[in-house]
Amino acid sequence: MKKRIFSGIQPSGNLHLGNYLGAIKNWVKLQNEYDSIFCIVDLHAITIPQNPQELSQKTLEVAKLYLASGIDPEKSIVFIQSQVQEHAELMWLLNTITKNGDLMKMTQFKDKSKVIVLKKKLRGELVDRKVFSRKESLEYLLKEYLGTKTGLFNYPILMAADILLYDTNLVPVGEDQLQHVELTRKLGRKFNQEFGETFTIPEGFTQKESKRIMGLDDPTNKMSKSASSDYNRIDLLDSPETIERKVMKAVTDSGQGIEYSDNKPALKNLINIFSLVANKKPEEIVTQYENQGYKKLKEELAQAVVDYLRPIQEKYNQISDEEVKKILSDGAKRARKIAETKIKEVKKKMGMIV
Ligand code: AQP
Repeated sequence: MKKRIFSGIQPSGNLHLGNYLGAIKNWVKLQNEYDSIFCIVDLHAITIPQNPQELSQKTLEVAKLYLASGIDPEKSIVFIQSQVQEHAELMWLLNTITKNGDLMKMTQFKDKSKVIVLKKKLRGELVDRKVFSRKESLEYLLKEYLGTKTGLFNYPILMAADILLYDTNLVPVGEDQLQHVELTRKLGRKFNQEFGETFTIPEGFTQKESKRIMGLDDPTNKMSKSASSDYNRIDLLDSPETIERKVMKAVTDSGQGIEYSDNKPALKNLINIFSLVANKKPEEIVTQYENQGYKKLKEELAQAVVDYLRPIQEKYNQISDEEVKKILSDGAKRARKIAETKIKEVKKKMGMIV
């Protein structure tokens, strides 16, 4: 029997080059070797407030982008998370074996709930506007913390449910999601110990070169759908003019020399992207532009990205809403078949009458 992969993306904004290079590109390759399941994780997306109309539209957009990128519904199951109720059901069951302390450690939660910023304030490190006294800081931290939604806190349990439900062997994701895969492994092992062998314990999978594409406006943070500035990312559906504008505006490091080094994180990120879209080694890019300066490198990088995304955009424009809805509905049926069997096994083991 083939081993299985599962992965998903939230329809929480415009898909960008980081999502493509860090995740989708690997899925397209892996679907030839693995029994593959790819999900549009709308239940995860609503852990951050979403406009309902936009959420529906983005859900179809993400599905079309999967197909346009080369996910083949003949080979892979493609579906919407909320159309298979067993995801939410298993999440509830896993809730009962998850420790709050483990969820507290999750970097994504700390980032999105702004706990990191608050902790810095607590240490008096954020001195630009106001240095908070220890008492003030604690009160502020507590207030902000109590206002954070439970969905955001429980996000990783839902992700564990997604993965464990299908006896997944491999989870191809970007580096930021590896910590969640670790927690999934922990919960799977815990359940197996307490209730008997039930779940396959999955492995995370990243590709070294593309596991973390950084923001164009801030090379210390990853490119992200929810970044406040559009100049943070290149969206997969950006026009050539927009791509050019974003690349030309990308921050660069001081000095004019073209080098691939941690001392020049902004340039390193641009060279990384260039090497991935042009299928060249970073050293080749350095040699090619060494004596030509940033401007030339950026102009040609922009063109390389435009050429790279063109076939995906052309294919995307040919897929109708009806076509993608049909594929998603078939996908949900196929996913449900697997999920129903698994959830029955889980409930039975926990003592429920099924
Ligand atoms: N910058 C990135 N570099 C490499 N991989 C990335 N991924 C995300 N950003 C990068 C990978 O893309 C997949 C989809 O991620 P997600 O939608 O589940 O949420 P995320 O990881 O939080 O990605 P975003 O784009 O930053 O979305 P928002 O802003 O909505 O949270 C995952 O495999 C992820 O690792």
